[in-house]
This record gives sequence, structure tokens and C-alpha cells, in this order.
Amino acid sequence: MDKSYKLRVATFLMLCVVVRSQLSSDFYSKSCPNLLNIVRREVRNAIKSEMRMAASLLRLHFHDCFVNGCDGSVLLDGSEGEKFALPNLNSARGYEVIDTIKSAVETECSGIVSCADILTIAARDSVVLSGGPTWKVLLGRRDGVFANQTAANDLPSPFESLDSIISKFAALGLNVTDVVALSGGHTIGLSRCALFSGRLSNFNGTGAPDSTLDSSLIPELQSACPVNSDGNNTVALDNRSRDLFDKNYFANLLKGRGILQSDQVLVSNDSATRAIAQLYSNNSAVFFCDFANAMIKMGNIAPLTGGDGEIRSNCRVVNS
Ligand code: HEM
Ligand SMILES: *[C@@H]1O[C@H](CO)[C@@H](O)[C@H](O)[C@H]1NC(C)=O
Ligand SMILES: *[C@@H]1O[C@H](CO)[C@@H](O)[C@H](O)[C@H]1NC(C)=O
Ligand SMILES: *[C@@H]1O[C@H](CO)[C@@H](O)[C@H](O)[C@H]1NC(C)=O
Ligand SMILES: *[C@@H]1O[C@H](CO)[C@@H](O)[C@H](O)[C@H]1NC(C)=O
Ligand SMILES: *[C@@H]1O[C@H](CO)[C@@H](O)[C@H](O)[C@H]1NC(C)=O
Ligand SMILES: CC(=O)N[C@H]1CO[C@H](CO)[C@@H](O)[C@@H]1O
Ligand SMILES: CC(=O)N[C@H]1CO[C@H](CO)[C@@H](O)[C@@H]1O
Repeated sequence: MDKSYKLRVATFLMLCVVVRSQLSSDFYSKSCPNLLNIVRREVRNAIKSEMRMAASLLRLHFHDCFVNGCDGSVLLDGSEGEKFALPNLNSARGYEVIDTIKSAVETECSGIVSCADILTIAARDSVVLSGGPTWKVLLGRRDGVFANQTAANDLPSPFESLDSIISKFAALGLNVTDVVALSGGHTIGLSRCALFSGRLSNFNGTGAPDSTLDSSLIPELQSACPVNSDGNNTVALDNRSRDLFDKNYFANLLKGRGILQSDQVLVSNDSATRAIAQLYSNNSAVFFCDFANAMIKMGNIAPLTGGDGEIRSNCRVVNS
């Protein structure tokens, strides 16, 4: 084994995460040295008043990065924007928290830090403050100047096949390991009944519930989602530890207790994703490492850098 290879292996073991990027962890170290402390403090405050906010901020970053890259486009107001796309409407949340963080950051370092970077740091801090892994956040993204509702409507859906979800991730440079690890984000947060109640009866026109559902989960979900309710009731995506970022999500899947169809299919028909979920279900160190790595990869999707885009002064509107 040559020396540089040994060094690479040693570095890998030490940091776990090895992803190349045009972004850098010290991007604001001179221009806004207190940035990470400000974001951490504000995320902690938000979570103190509502623990679910950790999950909401994590999801917001995912929905930002999958549409036009991580450019803060999901934050833009307006009925033509991404907020009104089906996967986000009455669903994505946390915009007010991003506003609060942004104004705290502007007070110390005006016009310096992008909304896209603030969201990226907030997502990392949400995971850490929920008991999950930490990683070095790469920074230097600039904010986009347009939203794309059409692309937001094409975000992965809970009704989609695993193959189709895998290809949507692959198109953005994320592989099967990343699909399973990032799906583990569902270890925190809630889902509305409308997004899984079709599994409870006459699933896919079969006249029966989804056969992959654990039979003891069906009455639990039916009582949380009465037939004549409007679909807005919520249940925890990981009912064993709803606010804790842990590996229970994967243990749930192996028992047929995944809430969304798109969760459960990770262990149904595909032996590759199933093997990864099995590994994570009893090895949180591997899950945490792969999750951190995949979050950095997701955060690297098509960033605007250099002279592209802008530093928005209000995360909800492009600068005039
Ligand atoms: C693999 C494809 C994915 C699908 C189909 C999917 C689908 C969903 C759905 C349907 C909900 C519930 C939304 C609602 O109730 O209105 C949800 C919630 C959530 N998703 Fe995903 N998701 C996926 C991937 C991800 C990824 C990559 C992350 C982050 C790493 C993530 C993090 C979350 C979180 C934290 C919540 C809870 C949000 C809250 O409570 O406010 N999801 N997801
Ligand atoms: C918006 O997204 C759609 C679908 O992904 C794409 O075809 C279209 O070119 C995008 N529009 C812009 C302005 O980038
Ligand atoms: C996915 O990519 C990561 C590197 O980012 C790599 O370590 C992992 O082995 C890949 N997984 C698959 C299934 O190719
Ligand atoms: C349910 O139906 C959809 C298409 O109608 C199909 O893609 C999916 O594989 C079916 N799911 C199961 C678990 O049979
Ligand atoms: C859920 O609540 C929103 C308002 O928060 C409402 O517009 C929507 O119609 C409700 N969904 C259903 C299925 O009734
Ligand atoms: C991990 O869990 C699987 C079942 O999901 C089990 O077969 C295997 O023995 C476990 N491995 C360890 C190291 O605990
Ligand atoms: C689907 C669901 O939410 N099931 C259960 C979650 O856990 C509580 C107890 O902690 C049960 O009452 C729910 O039925
Ligand atoms: C598309 C497909 O092959 N779906 C199958 C996945 O596995 C479940 C049982 O675990 C079957 O019911 C589905 O038909």
C-alpha cells in the first residue's frame, strides 16, 4: 500500500466524510465569523418552542436542493413559486424561522450570507440538536433569482415506485446508498394522513390494505386517520422515537411499520436497498456516517457561486 493511499484511508477514517466540492467550510470565517453560532442559537430557540421544527427545516433544505440546486429558491414567495407546488403546499414549513435567522445574521453581517447557506446550516443544526450526527457544512452558495414550480411538482412523491425515486436521485448525482441514508431523515417529523391513508384499505384497487403493512399498524393508523377526516391529521414518521434522530426508522421498516409507501418499499422488493436498511437498523454509526456524507452531497447540488445569483437581503424576494 503506497503512502498517499494510506494517508487517504487515515483521513477517511478520521473524518468519515469525503466529498469534493467547490464550496468550503471557511467561506465566511472572515466576513461573518459568528455565523455558525448565530444559526445554532436561532435553531435552538425555534426547536425549544416546537420540536417538530427540526424536521421541517431538514425537509426544507431537501426541497430546496432538489429544485434548481441549493439556491434558496424554495424560500421565494408568490403563487408562481415553489411554495405553491403540490409537495410543498400546506406541507413545507419553517419559512418564518429562516426569516428570523436571516435577520439575526443581517444584523451582524449585512449583505454577506446567502439564504441558501443559512438553510443548509439550519438543516445540519436541526439534525445535531435532534441527537443525530454532525458534519462540516460547506458554504459559499449564492441565492437564485427564480423559482421553478414545475420542477418542484416533480419532487419525489410518496406514491412513486422505488425505481423512479432512485432515478430522480441519480439524476442529481445521488446513488442508492444516498437514497436509503437520506430517507432516514424520516426518523423525525410528521406526515399527514392524506399521504398514506390509501394504504389502509383497497390499496391500488386490490380490495385489501397494502400487504407490506404490519397488521398491528393498520388499526393504529385508522384511528389516527378516521375515514371522514380531511386528511390533515398527522402521525409520526418514526413512532418509536418521533423527535430523536436515530436508527429506529430502519427497524420500523423491517417490521412493516414504515408510514409512507415510499418508506416501506426500501425493504420490500429491492435487495440492495434492503441490505442497506438492514445494516443501518443495527448500526447507527454507519447510518450516521452515510447520512452525513449524503447530506454534503445533497448540499453540493448545482450551487451558484462566484458572480452567479445574488445575496438576497430578504429570503422571500429577489433583490430589486
Ligand atoms: C425519498 C424520497 C422522499 C419522499 C417520497 C418523501 C416524502 C415525504 C412526505 C410525503 C412527507 C410528509 C409531508 C406532509 O405531511 O405534508 C415527508 C416529510 C418529511 N421528510 Fe421526506 N421524503 C423523501 C425524502 C426525504 C429526504 C431526502 C429528507 C431529508 C434528508 C426528508 C425529510 C423529511 C422530514 C424531516 C419530514 C417531516 C417534516 C415535518 O414534520 O415538518 N425526506 N416526506
Ligand atoms: C423548470 O423545471 C422544468 C422541469 O424540471 C424544466 O423543464 C424547465 O426548463 C425549468 N425552467 C427553468 C426556467 O429553468
Ligand atoms: C455511493 O456514493 C458513496 C460516495 O459518495 C460511496 O461511498 C458509496 O459506496 C456509493 N454507493 C453505491 C451503492 O454505489
Ligand atoms: C401500486 O400501483 C402503482 C401504479 O398504479 C405501481 O407503480 C406500484 O408498484 C403498485 N404498488 C404495489 C406495492 O403493488
Ligand atoms: C388541509 O388544510 C388546509 C389548510 O391548512 C386546507 O386548505 C386543505 O383543504 C385541507 N386538506 C384537506 C384534504 O381538506
Ligand atoms: C442486524 O440485524 C439483522 C436483522 O435485521 C440480523 O440478522 C443481524 O444479525 C444483525 N447484525 C448484528 C451485527 O447485530
Ligand atoms: C401510528 C401511530 O402513531 N401509532 C402509535 C404511536 O405511539 C403512540 C404511543 O406512544 C400510540 O398511541 C399510537 O397509536
Ligand atoms: C412492483 C413489485 O414487485 N411489487 C411487489 C413488492 O413486494 C410486495 C410484497 O413484499 C408485493 O406485494 C408487490 O407486488
